[in-house]
Amino acid sequence: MKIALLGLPNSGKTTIFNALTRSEAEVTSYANAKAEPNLAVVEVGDERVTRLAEMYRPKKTTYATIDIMDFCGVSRGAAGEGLFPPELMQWIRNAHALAVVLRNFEDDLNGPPDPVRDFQQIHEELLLSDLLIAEARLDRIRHGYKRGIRSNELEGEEKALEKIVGRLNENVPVRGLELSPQEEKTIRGYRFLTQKPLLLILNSDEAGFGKNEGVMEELEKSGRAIEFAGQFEMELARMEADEAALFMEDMGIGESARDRLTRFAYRILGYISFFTVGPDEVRAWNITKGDTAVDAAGTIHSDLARGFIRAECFSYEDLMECRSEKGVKDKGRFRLEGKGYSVRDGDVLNIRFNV
Ligand SMILES: Nc1nc2c(ncn2[C@@H]2O[C@H](COP(=O)(O)OP(=O)(O)OP(=O)(O)O)[C@@H](O)[C@H]2O)c(=O)[nH]1
Ligand SMILES: [Mg+2]
Repeated sequence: MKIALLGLPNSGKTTIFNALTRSEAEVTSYANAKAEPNLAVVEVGDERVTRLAEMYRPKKTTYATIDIMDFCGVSRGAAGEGLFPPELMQWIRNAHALAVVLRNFEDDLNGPPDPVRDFQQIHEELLLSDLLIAEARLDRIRHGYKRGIRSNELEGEEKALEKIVGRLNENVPVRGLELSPQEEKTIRGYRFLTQKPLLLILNSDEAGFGKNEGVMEELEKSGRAIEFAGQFEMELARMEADEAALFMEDMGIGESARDRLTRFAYRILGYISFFTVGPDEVRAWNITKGDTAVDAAGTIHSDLARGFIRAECFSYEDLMECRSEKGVKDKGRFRLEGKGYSVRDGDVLNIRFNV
């Protein structure tokens, strides 16, 4: 799962990136154009993995991960390009979700914060970007008609695109449209930005953190919002754990920025975790709610999906309650599940397969 951090210049994207990833990417107050994003892999904080590792004492413990991309120095409307210069577009289109960072601190260059206005500007850029793509494709389809290139597929695609263009012109993101599975399929390749799940990150200064209910409420009308104190949390990420804990308590921050963002992203993207356990490795994997045992097997390795026989399964809760795998079996909580089993968050799976 890849999340792209977007936002106006100096909104604190890199600061938040550093807080999330404990990286030391350069934080500047000047737009500094660079064609490639900062990339980092962030572990999904999950106490259950820690507990499982305590129980199995594996050689290796692996948390589920999320990839974070930070785009730097995208200047506002540079050379009429809008917020997203073409060389960054391919990265952004490849993201599974977009996180928009909104400045909520005083800044010498841009004055007092107005996160709702800033979001509106980004929202419009995203809509515009999708509109240009949809219209260009429509033009090509119609141009083809004139030259006698016509098919049911093309007509289906034309209909879907017309619907999308109409709604984009009314400020409705693609994600807000009711599309049939067929329409969904014909437009998938365009990876429309407004079709991706959207997370809003209000980046507040230390003094104002936690006192922005009005702004949060306003932002929630457009997407799911979370508040960070970016600069403060970047400093926290550099401290020793016990020192950081004291500061967090002072600020009323319950969990690290990383833990809050990964949990938030999980919830919004409908992700769940299952676990594999053993003496070699305890590991968390992410899949989407509704995925089957075969999907889970395929996440581990395509061979496991191809040769899937069954899944041996029990829940994390049952394991903790019964204190051991043997206890789980004794209590009759150990299950054998088939291909179509819909995996639940916290399942511990062992895939039986044959290739
Ligand atoms: N007071 C305050 N300042 C912040 C906060 N987050 C970032 N800043 C400051 O804002 C400036 C820009 O921060 P960056 O993280 O570089 O912002 P950016 O969005 O990555 O900027 P570009 O990559 O240039 O678009 C820096 O001087 C930061 O120290 C915050 O939460 N509070
Ligand atoms: Mg930056």
